[in-house]
Amino acid sequence: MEALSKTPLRLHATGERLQAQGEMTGLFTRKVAARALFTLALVLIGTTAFAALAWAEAPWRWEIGMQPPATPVKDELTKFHNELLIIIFLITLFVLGLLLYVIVRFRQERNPVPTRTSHNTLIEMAWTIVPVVILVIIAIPSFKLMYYMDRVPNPDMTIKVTGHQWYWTYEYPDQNGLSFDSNIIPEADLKPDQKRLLDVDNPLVVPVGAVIRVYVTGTDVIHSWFVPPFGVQEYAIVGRLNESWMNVEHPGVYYGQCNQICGINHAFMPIKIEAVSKDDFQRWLGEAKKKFAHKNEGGDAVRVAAASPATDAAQPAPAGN
Ligand SMILES: [Cu+2]
Repeated sequence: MEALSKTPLRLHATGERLQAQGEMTGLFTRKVAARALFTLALVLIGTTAFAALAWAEAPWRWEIGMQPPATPVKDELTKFHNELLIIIFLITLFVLGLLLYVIVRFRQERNPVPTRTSHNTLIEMAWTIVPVVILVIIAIPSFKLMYYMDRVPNPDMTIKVTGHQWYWTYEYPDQNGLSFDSNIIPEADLKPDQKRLLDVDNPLVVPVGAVIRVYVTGTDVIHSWFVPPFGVQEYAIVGRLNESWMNVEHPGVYYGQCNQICGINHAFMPIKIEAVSKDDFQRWLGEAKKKFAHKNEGGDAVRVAAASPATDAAQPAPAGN
């Protein structure tokens, strides 16, 4: 890939030498070849990126850009991100062009006596108004998207996420308060198919194709429930109930992490979500209600007391991190 992407540049340079010698035919063919190679390189990069998109639901090595979207919100976020990239690219190109023009046109050799002009009303107005217009153009889709993310459209179910130092508690208020803790699997206990720093003992399980309202809160310090493929990032703040939503479009396993520095084990409270079909979800609900039944008897105090020892045991040792 690297060799390919360098080739067009080398050919292009050769092309310019030829042009200087006036060999227009050679230049033409070389330029065409360079362009073809360049296109091929782009296609290869694109295909590789797309292939990477197709399988990855977690961060992957040499990742560039965003994780593939799994919800309509993330879809919109990715589109908006790409639109911004085009705008940024054009602005950068324009500024680069201006710089090059100034460097060449007004170099000492060519412009030995510089003008003493210090004001130009028209240009000054333009460089104030044009950026404002660009910002407004960006603001319109940005606000639209913000409100789209903010308003939960007719939720089918609710999930409550509570951040603790340093694990998450997931609650299904519609399911008689089904609730459980989700702790990281320490590195020493990882099975071969489990991801380091991302896998947990009890993942959050959600049905696909359902609008899920997510409440996020905390019990000690500020955490943040961040799931990149869903475009969900919500602060977990003590005494506050923040709201977000997701509608997972295809089954799979998705990962996220706390992304608000919350203490020594901040890096060890990952988020794992399994999105399953509605039937599988019902099946899982039945099992989960039995599995976590002991926690759901009594009030919160009993639940917290019951959860604490297990939680402490599952914490990775902070030493060496
Ligand atoms: Cu944290």
